[in-house]
Amino acid sequence: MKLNDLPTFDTAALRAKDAAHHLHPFTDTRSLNAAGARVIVRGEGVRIWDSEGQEIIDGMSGLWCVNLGYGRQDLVDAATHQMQVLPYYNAFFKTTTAPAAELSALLSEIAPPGFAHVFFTNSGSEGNDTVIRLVRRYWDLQGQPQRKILISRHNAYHGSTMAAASLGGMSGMHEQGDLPIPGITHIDQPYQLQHGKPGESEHDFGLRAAGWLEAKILELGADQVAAFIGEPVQGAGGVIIPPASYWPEIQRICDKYGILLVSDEVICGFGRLGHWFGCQHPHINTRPDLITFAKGVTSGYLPLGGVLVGERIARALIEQGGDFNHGFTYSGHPTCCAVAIANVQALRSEGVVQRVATDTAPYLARQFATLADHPLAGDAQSLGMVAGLVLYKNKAARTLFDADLGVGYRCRDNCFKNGVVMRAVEERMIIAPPLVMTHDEIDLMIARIRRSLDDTLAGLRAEGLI
Ligand code: PXG
Repeated sequence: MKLNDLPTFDTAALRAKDAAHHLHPFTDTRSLNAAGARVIVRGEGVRIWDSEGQEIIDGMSGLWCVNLGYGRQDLVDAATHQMQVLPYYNAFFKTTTAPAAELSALLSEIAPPGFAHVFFTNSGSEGNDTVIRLVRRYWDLQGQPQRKILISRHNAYHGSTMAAASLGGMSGMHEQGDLPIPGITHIDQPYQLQHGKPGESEHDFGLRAAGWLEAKILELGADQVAAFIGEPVQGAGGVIIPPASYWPEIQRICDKYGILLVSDEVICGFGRLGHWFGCQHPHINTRPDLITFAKGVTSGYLPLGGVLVGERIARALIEQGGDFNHGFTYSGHPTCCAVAIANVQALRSEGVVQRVATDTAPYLARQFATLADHPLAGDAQSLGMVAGLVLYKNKAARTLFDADLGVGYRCRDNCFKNGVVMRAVEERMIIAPPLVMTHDEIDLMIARIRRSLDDTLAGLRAEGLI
C-alpha cells in the first residue's frame, strides 16, 4: 500500500476518543490528554508515519521489537495463511499445532547448545513469571525446596505483571502495588557513572559490581538462593552496557554456588546484539539455564514470548516432574508461531543477524560515537543495535542536569519533531533501531539526533538554564 492509498485520519477525533477512553501504559493520563497523543498510522522499513503525514525514523524499533522493520509481506502472508487454516488451537490436552511444533524445533536450532525445549507465553512478562515457576519447581524436584530466592538488579526491567515487576528493579513500579513480592531481592546495577569510584578502571568496576552478587548470596545463605536473573544489556533501564569483565564473573559466581542463571533476552534476543541471543556475544559470554524471549521473535508483528529451557531444568521437569501446572490460553498460539517462523527464517535466510555483527552494528557504533563531540552529549556507546549516551550539563566536570528540568524529555520531544524516535531514560538518551537499517538510514538518523541535541541546547540557553 502506498502512503497516498491510506484513508485519511481525523486526528482530532482520534485524539479525543483516545483521551476519553484509553488509559495508556506508563503514562500520566492527565498530561497526555492535555497534549494529545500522536497517532501513528503506517510503517515501512525503518520508518513510521503519523496521522498528520510526518515521516519519522523509528530509532526504537517500536518498543525494541520490530527487528525486521515494517511492511514485511512474508510475515503478513504467514499470519494470513495460518488464520485461514487454523487461527487458534491450544496445546493443553494432548494436542499441538503445526506452527507450535515447527517453531519449537526451529528455536532449538538457533538457541545456544543445550536448549532443546521451549515454553510459550504471550509476552516477556509472562515469560518471566514462567521463569519463577520453573526455577522453584526445579529446586523442589532437586529436593531443595528452600531454594526460593531470585536475585535481580535495581533498575532492571523484567516486565509489568506482579511477579515480573518484582523481578525488575524499577522503584517507580515497586512503589505502586506493594512490590516486590516475597522471595525476590536486588543488587545494584553495573552502571559505572552511578556506582564507579574515582580512578577505577572499567574492568575493575565490572568485577566489583559482579562481586555484589556474591556478597548477596553469602548474606542470604547460598542454600536459599534459586537463581540470578539479568538482561545482558539493560534496555529500559537506559541501555546500560556492563564492562566486559562483568558477565563472566557473574557466571563464575553462579557456578560456584550452584545457582541458576537466567538471561532475560526479551530485548537482546533475535539478533539485537548481532547473535541470535545476547548471551552469545563475546562481551557477554554466559551459559544461562533459562532464556526469556519475546518482542523480536515475531519482530513485534504479533504477541509471542516464552522461555528457552536448558537441559538440566528440562530433564528434571520431564523425567521427574509429572504435571507442570502452568500455562496460558494462548501458549503456542498457532498464528503467532507461524509469524515467528517466517520472522526467524527471514532473519536467517537474509543474513540479517550476521550482517548486524559484521557490518551494521560496527557502522552504528562509529557513527553514534561521533555524537559525543556535541557539547551536551558524552559516553556515546553501543553494543550491537542498542546505543545510549549521557546528557551532561558540564561534560568536563561530568555534572548532570537537575532531574526536575526534564532535559531528556525535552530532547526526546525535539527528536520527534525532527523525525526520529529516541527514548529518554533519566540522564540517558537511547536507541534500538531495526536490524535492517542501511548505512544511509543510520547517517540520516544520526543527523536528526544531532539536530535534536542542537535544538535542546538552544532551548536550554534561551531559558538561561545552561
Ligand atoms: N524483559 C525485558 C528485558 C524487557 O525489556 C519485558 C521483559 C517484558 O515484556 P512484555 O512483552 O511483557 O512487555 C521487557 C519489555 C521501555 C519498555 O520503556 C521496555 C519494555 C516494555 C515496555 C516499555 O523501554 N520491555
